[in-house]
Amino acid sequence: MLVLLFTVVIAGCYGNGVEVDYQDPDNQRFIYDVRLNHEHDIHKRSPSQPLKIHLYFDSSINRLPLEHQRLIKGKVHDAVAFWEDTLMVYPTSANILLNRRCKTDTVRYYDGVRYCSDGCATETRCGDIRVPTSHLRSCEWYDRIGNEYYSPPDTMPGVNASFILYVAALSSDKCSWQKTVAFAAHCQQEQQLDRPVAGYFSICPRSVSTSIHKHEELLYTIKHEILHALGFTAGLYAFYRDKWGRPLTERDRLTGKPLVFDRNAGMYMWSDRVVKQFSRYNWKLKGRTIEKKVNMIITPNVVREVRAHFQCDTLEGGELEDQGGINGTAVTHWEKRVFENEFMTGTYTQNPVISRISLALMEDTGWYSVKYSNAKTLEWGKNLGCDFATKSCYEWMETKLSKNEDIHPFCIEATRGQPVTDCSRNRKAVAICNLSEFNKNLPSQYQYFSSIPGVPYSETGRFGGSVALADYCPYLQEFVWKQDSDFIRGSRCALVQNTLEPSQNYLLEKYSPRSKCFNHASGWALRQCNNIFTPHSGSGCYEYSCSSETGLTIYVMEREYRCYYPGQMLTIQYTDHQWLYLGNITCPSCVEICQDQGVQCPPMDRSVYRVHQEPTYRVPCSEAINLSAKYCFSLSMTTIFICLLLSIEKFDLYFL
Ligand SMILES: *[C@@H]1O[C@H](CO)[C@@H](O)[C@H](O)[C@H]1NC(C)=O
Ligand SMILES: *[C@@H]1O[C@H](CO)[C@@H](O)[C@H](O)[C@H]1NC(C)=O
Ligand SMILES: CC(=O)N[C@H]1CO[C@H](CO)[C@@H](O)[C@@H]1O
Ligand SMILES: [Zn+2]
Repeated sequence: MLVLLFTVVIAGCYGNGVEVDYQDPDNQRFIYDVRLNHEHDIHKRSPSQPLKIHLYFDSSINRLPLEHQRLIKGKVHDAVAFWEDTLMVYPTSANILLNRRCKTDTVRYYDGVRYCSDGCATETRCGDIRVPTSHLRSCEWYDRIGNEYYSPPDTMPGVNASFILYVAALSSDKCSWQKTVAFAAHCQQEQQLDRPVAGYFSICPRSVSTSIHKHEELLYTIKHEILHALGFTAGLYAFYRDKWGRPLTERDRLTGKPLVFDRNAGMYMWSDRVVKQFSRYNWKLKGRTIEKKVNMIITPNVVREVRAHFQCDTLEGGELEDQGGINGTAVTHWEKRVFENEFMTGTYTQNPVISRISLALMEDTGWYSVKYSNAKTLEWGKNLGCDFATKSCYEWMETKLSKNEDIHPFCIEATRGQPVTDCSRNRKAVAICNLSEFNKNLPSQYQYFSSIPGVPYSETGRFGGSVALADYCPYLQEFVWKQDSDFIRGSRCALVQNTLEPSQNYLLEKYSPRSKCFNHASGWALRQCNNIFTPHSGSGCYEYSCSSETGLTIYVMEREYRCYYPGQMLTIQYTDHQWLYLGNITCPSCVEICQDQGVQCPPMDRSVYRVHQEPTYRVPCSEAINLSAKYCFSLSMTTIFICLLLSIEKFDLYFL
């Protein structure tokens, strides 16, 4: 019976009779050497077969509320469809059968086939998820006593795909750590090129929100996590290959694994042909200069893309995150200060963009070819040059300020009390400078301010941008309004769902695809009887139009306000019979707003400017004051999502 069922392997396809023992350094968290039937001689081919991801939903998903299940499954399918359309792999002709976990950590190779030295474990997991037997190869094992190799024929169908993604909703202890929302990793790699062929994605059950304002965040979180499992992770850097399939990190001649395993980090160490450390000797801080070490991805496609993005021909590579710990955030993400809203930075902040730079990294794994047309433009840092990409934000801001230039993308408006909003640089959203006050001094290498209006010198060390991973550099962020911990609206102008109730629309805003963010010239006020209410202000979303005859026109409550020159102040008066609204908007230049729509702006001539005659309204005085809303103000940012709140509890309501 035994002999019939178990065939003894005599020779493999690249057999030379070599027998090697391999001691798994990591308790088989990763399982190697999955045999794929690659079409012959992959080195002569290119990754030309669209990536096909097989989804397997763990039973933990079915324990979520139905609405959450539907949402997550829908977004996982969308994210998978995106990567299937974007990445291609070397063609394979047979189904994937994953390797089994071994009973002990000793694996023996014979003719390149992996045998468990003491038999196979009863179950195999990918992360915490149990792999169904139908995905597994039969147990290939080595009998030490009888010195025999057993390789029973496979009875399971396996999976017709190039990657298996196990999806779960497990509340593991990772979920409580830094309010993580989701996590992912690869778990098995194939034998010929080490490409990951299986991985998992797990969402923390408590972090699921069905609020429509969180849908984009959820989708990008899933896309982000899947990319970790497909290759963008420090644990796989040591396995990257050049475009000819040659390892970029030296391998052990016998086991084929990278030479050095770092037990503290729990991963194989990469060579400096993948990630290289550079010194920034003149890293300027408030009152001193230090040496800062940066780790950079220096593979060819990444280098080409970052140089083109920043317009810096000497940039060494793509800078990696240095905060957050090596098996969490550091090294496995792009540096937040340099790449802010690129979706492979370590926290979600706003408006995620999948840029050519992350796709270039996938190409540089040696496992994929990529469809660059699926990338979107990253505006952060674009064309800002070597100074932006290689110097501290302190030096960037200081240099710009001394030349009286715009310090974007950073900002220095600190708010104590009522926040003043601004517009994001592309005017697509209302934004706020995230410079905030911490309850103690920041680490000295992140202290940038020696004077802040209204703040005594001894307290300036407590001020910094709210995003730690961005080195506490302050910058403008989109944000989310909250009411009683529910997300009620975002700040992006084009989204109709951000529209306010008329009774709460203190700034007479309109959210629509025809809207952009415009700055206010000064504070707004609402008057009723003897009361004045001053809402937070600074900027708002308003509809506008462009024409080559009349230039830029802004609309407030359907009324037209024409901009004759940049800097002109539009005076707004409006009444809804409960309140008299008094406000103002500053005109940007017509060219800034209208040129990219192909509109030739008329010359701006102050002499043609006529004062817009506003109707005169009486201050209404009838009903009781009705200020219903109590908003919280939150910028959404996380390791994957932490929401810090600033409540605007104190409506400034004055009685005359
Ligand atoms: C896998 O599926 C594709 C179609 O999606 C089919 O052409 C191919 O023959 C299948 N491969 C195997 C090994 O069944
Ligand atoms: C890294 O992960 C290992 C095990 O996975 C854990 O024991 C260790 O504490 C982690 N180290 C850090 C710095 O997070
Ligand atoms: C994460 C976050 O919300 N951070 C801060 C950003 O900046 C404002 C002030 O402008 C703070 O109040 C926020 O707390
Ligand atoms: Zn990540």
